[in-house]
Amino acid sequence: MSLVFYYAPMSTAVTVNWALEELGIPYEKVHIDLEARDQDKQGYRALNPNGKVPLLVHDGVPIFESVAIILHLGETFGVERNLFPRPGLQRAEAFKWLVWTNVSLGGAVYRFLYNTSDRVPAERRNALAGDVAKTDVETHLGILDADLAKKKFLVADTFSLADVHIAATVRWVGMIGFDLKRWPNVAAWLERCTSRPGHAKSLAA
Ligand SMILES: N[C@@H](CCC(=O)N[C@@H](CS)C(=O)NCC(=O)O)C(=O)O
Repeated sequence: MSLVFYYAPMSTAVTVNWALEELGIPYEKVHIDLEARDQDKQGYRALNPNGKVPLLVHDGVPIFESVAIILHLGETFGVERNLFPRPGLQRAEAFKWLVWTNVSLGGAVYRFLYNTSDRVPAERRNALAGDVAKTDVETHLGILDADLAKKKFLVADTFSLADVHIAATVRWVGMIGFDLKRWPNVAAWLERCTSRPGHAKSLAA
């Protein structure tokens, strides 16, 4: 079995890195230097025509999109390690939160960054759209906070790769300026997730 993980530090790839460390499976790691535009090199584009990280190549099959990778790792290696639900309604709940994170929460976060970040030329930014996006991000954090009010983890009250992906994403939302203390259930859950050895290993790796 061969797993090759293409990543860049401080990118969407951190969710997959953490998942691989939680699973404890052997993998090869390849650094894609985004500043040097390794993502544009022909060999990489042949594997991921989107020119983005993360990418996981499993037995020669390239899989892009972080959620697709997490779902694949979950069903292939996670069930037997008690890190992903079996097929059924609990798995449907994992799907729900994973897709929500990249599409709904993530969509609002990208809109926020696009309209507020110095990295985007000023003429392309729209302050009102930035404010709307900020409120949308806060609304989504409120939805997560309400769900976590009576449970320790997102699915079946058991830590899973759904928590990994969502916690890594929410941690990043905290790093771009949203004060997560405003959502105490989210903050406590994030602490539970990130205090795991798998998270520390993924940061060190
Ligand atoms: N929807 C994709 C987003 C991937 C993505 O945007 N990756 C960024 C890093 S966070 C990237 O590789 N950017 C390089 C570029 O656009 O040139 C996923 O979840 O995997």
